[in-house]
Amino acid sequence: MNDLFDSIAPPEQPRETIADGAYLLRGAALAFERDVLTGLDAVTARSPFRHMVTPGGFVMSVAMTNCGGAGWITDRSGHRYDAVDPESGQRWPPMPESFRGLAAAAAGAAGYLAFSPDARLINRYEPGARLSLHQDKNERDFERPIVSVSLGLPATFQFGGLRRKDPVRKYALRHGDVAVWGGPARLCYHGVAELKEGMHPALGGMRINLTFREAL
Ligand code: MD6
Ligand code: FE
Repeated sequence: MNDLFDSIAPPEQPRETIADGAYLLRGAALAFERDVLTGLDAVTARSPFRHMVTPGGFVMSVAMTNCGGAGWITDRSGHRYDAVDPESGQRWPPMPESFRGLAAAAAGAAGYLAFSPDARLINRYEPGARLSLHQDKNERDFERPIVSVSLGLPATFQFGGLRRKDPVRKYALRHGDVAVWGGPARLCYHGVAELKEGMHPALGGMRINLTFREAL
């Protein structure tokens, strides 16, 4: 049965399984590239990238901003979601329409239906920036997926298990790749290795990561 359908259906976009519930969709953002980059400029014009401070007092090497209703922030008092950008005192800029389409398409391709993110964190990595191993635990429902879009310079994504000491595997994330994590993989430890120098035709010397979540 499956063989029959496989032979009739057009080739699906390649979906690499990296754990039960976690997938890499290679190039899945490329069809949205132009509109997403335009949307990104609109967001950062109003809420520029900034280096936030961790509860432990460290300045993050990754610069961040947000759009839409719930922005992820960290400062000396902890991490949380907030509707207001603490730098501008205004609400985060609206989410560009192109982001919504990309996030829903990618979640659906990974088997997570009706994905409707209210949190869209945008990360900017410059050479030397890294994100140490962590779990994403500020959201309400640990079954619902996270959709993570890579743009610009390639990065090494580190993906471990549910315990910090579990072995970590590495995956190259390139311009246009989308990672989707949910269900049993939702609380896996993950991080991004130090970004290497380089020049990307569309984004120059940086990597941008868009991370979509149902947070509230
Ligand atoms: C990044 N991503 O790719 C950082 N979190 O720049 C994350 O921390 C992340 O890619 C949860 C799920 C997917 C991710
Ligand atoms: Fe994360």
